Formats: sequence, structure tokens, C-alpha cells
Amino acid sequence: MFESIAEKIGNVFRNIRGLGKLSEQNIGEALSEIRTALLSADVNFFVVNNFIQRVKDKCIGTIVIQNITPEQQFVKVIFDELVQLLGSDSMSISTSKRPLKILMVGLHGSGKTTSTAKLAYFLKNKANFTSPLTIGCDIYRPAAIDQLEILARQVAVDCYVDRDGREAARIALSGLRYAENNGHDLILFDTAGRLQIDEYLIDEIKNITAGIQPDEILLVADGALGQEAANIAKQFHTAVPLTGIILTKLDGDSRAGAALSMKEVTGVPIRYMGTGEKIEAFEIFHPERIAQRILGMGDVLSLVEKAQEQISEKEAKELEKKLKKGKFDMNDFLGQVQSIKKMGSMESLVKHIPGMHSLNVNSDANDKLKRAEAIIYSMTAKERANPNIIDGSRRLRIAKGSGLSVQEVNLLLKNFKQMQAMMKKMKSSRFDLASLLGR
Ligand SMILES: Nc1nc2c(ncn2[C@@H]2O[C@H](COP(=O)(O)OP(=O)(O)O)[C@@H](O)[C@H]2O)c(=O)[nH]1
Ligand SMILES: [Mg+2]
Repeated sequence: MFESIAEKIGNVFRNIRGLGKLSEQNIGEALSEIRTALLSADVNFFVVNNFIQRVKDKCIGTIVIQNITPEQQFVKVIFDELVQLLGSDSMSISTSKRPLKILMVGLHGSGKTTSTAKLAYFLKNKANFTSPLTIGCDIYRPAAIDQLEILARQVAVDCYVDRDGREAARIALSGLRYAENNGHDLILFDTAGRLQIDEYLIDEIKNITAGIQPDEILLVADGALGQEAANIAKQFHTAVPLTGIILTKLDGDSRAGAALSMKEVTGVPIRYMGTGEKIEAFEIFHPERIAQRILGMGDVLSLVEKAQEQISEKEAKELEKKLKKGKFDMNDFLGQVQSIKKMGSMESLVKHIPGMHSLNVNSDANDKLKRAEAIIYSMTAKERANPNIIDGSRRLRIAKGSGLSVQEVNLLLKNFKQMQAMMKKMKSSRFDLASLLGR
């Protein structure tokens, strides 16, 4: 996610060294490079200009803080302003009300139906809803109703449909009545989209809204559309009062334009993000983490959070501690291999690790993981704790033990070394920023 802008901004930071006191002159060039990076990530022009102006004012206006170099101060200002731009106060929606009624709106193909199921699943697991109901209000495409039903079944959530219904607002209302009669505590309304915003779509959404009185109206917007997604959101927002945005398709090589333009252009915060086609590829949108990612610092927090769901909290804490210390031995490597294997989706995890997004993870990844496991299992405890002692004869023994070739053992050791080096690097880069930010 956002690799391209992260790389560009990373370069700007690498190039600023030895600034004296921050001044308009000495930050000018870096700012102009950041401006170009933002524009090429398809961030809205006015948003970029305002951003640069705010950074400039803040850099020049700030009092020099002791123990912080001007470069660090510059990075901190950029970080803070990025967080601001991404929506400093945004987070998950409020989930205390029962029943909670959520209306999903958006253009055709933006990911509404998928996100409806993802959100039902997410809230069921994370916000203690016991009985979610999805309601299919897309009357134009029978396939859309099937799709919602299939997805709902996949996440073990009930689904209300009316294949003979002629009016979306009516279906929504009878669905709501059904939900109330059957004690559903979370009600998600999936609606139809259009290829573009038109009068009919807007009327339909207004009618549904007037009927069901939703607690939340979430716009599902395709993140791959860049700043155009923000323009679309703006138009929807004038029709119905949006309470949040779900930005989808942030996996792959999506540019940062949608994420960075959204809040400033619409005033509506991004609440969640879709990061893949699978049901689990759905997360709360954390501005600070995204800002870190855009600044090219990877996302240790998300990594730890993801891992936590698979491995025990204690294990995760230990991993986090080790990551922070930059200590990483073969046992940790094995632990990682196993939790990645458990998670099934290697791609989604690997992307959280700094420097790993370029790694080519293909479909035989799982097979590779199994081999890695076999090799590490063939090592002695001493070798795992201190892989440096693994010489030629030990390699031969390990290869025999695992039933694999010496080349494969060599490759694993090489990968391990790379990862260890990366962890060390991560430790230093992250710590600079973490201590700088006082977190
Ligand atoms: N890669 C990726 N694909 C997504 C994501 N969300 C939805 N999709 C895909 O986008 C397509 C359209 O989604 P759908 O939910 O049918 O959109 P709708 O027309 O708004 O209901 C489907 O193929 C989804 O699998 C996402 O976060 N990442
Ligand atoms: Mg749909």
C-alpha cells in the first residue's frame, strides 16, 4: 500500500542532512519534492498546496526544541500534518447503540456488497454484536442479491432479501421491520450503485434514508480512483449526511490520493479500509499508521495487531519486544513462519514489514513456508538461538534431517540473515521517530 509515495518521500528524507535552523530557504527544495510526490500520488491540488503551506508555517514558526535536530523537527512536522490530513480523530464508528443501523452507499463496483459482509463480520467479532442482519436493497441486479447472500453465509450472518421487491426504500423498511421482530442487533443495508451519480440514485438513497433513519451512512469509495474518490464523496455528502467512508482496494499499488484528499475535500473521516478481496482484508483506518506508512516507515503496529489475532497476546508482546530490541533469532523466524502460515495470506502480512513489499510472494509461498519450517526443525536448540555457528558440516546434517538440499538450507540462512538485518534497520529507523514523537 502506498509504496510509490513512500519511496519518494523516503528519498526526500534521506537527502536532507545537516540543516541549520529551519528556514524557508533550506526546506524549500525538500518541500518542493514532497509537493511533487503528493501530486504524483494523485492528491488533490488544493489539498497539496494547503498542506505545504501549513508545513512551511509550522517549520518556520516553531521554537527549536532541545535534543531534536532540525531534520527531525522537519520530519515531525510533516508527520503531524499528514496525520491531520488523514483525519486525526477518525476511528471506528460508535458501536454502543442497539440495534445499530448502517446504510452503505456508493458507486457501482466500489465494493459496497463486499464491504457490507466484511463490516458485519468485523463488528460481530470486534464489537460484540450477536446477531447481525444484512439487507439486500439492490433491486436492479438479481446477481447482486445472490452475491450478498453468499457473502453473508460465508461470515455466518443472516441476510434479508426480497427478490420480487420493486422499490428499494420499501425493501429496506420491511427488512428493518424483520430485523426488529427477530432481535437483530446490527442491521446493514446494502444498496445499488450506478456508474456515476445521477438523480435516480440520489433520490433512492434519500428515500431509504428517510424511511429507515440510519445511525450511520457509510460511503464505500474505491481507493484506486485517487482524488476522484474524494470528489464522488463530496457529491454524495451533499445528498445525504455521510458519517464515514470506507476506502476500498488499498491493496495492490493504489496511490495515496484518495486517502489524503478525502478528509480535507469532504470533511468526512475515513473509518475503515478494504485491503483485499477476502473477508478478513478489512481494517480500521488508523491515520497515524497510514502516515507512518506514507513516510516509508512500514507498519510495525499493524503487523503486531494482525499477528495477535493468530498467536497469543503474550507471544505477540515478546515478538514486539524483540522487534524493538532488534533481537531476532531462528526461533523468532520459525515463529513468524508459523504464524504467517496460520494466517494463510502471506501477502497481506508481508506488506506490513518495512522493505518487504517488493518481495515477490507467489502461490507456492505456502510450500516454501513448509520447507522453511522443516529446515528449522532440524536445527538444534543451540543452532536456533545462534545461527552463526551453523557451518558447512552442520548445514549438511540439517539438510539430511529435513530431507532437503544443502542449497535450500543455505537459502534459508541467507533469508534469515536478510530479515535479521532488516529488523535491525527497522529498529533504528523506527526508534528515531518513536522517540522523536514521544511515543
Ligand atoms: N482488491 C480488492 N478488491 C475489492 C475490495 N473490495 C471489493 N473488491 C472487489 O471489487 C469488486 C466489486 O465489489 P462489490 O462489493 O461487488 O461492489 P459493489 O458494486 O459496490 O457492491 C468485487 O470483485 C470485489 O471482490 C478490496 O478492498 N480490495
Ligand atoms: Mg453490490
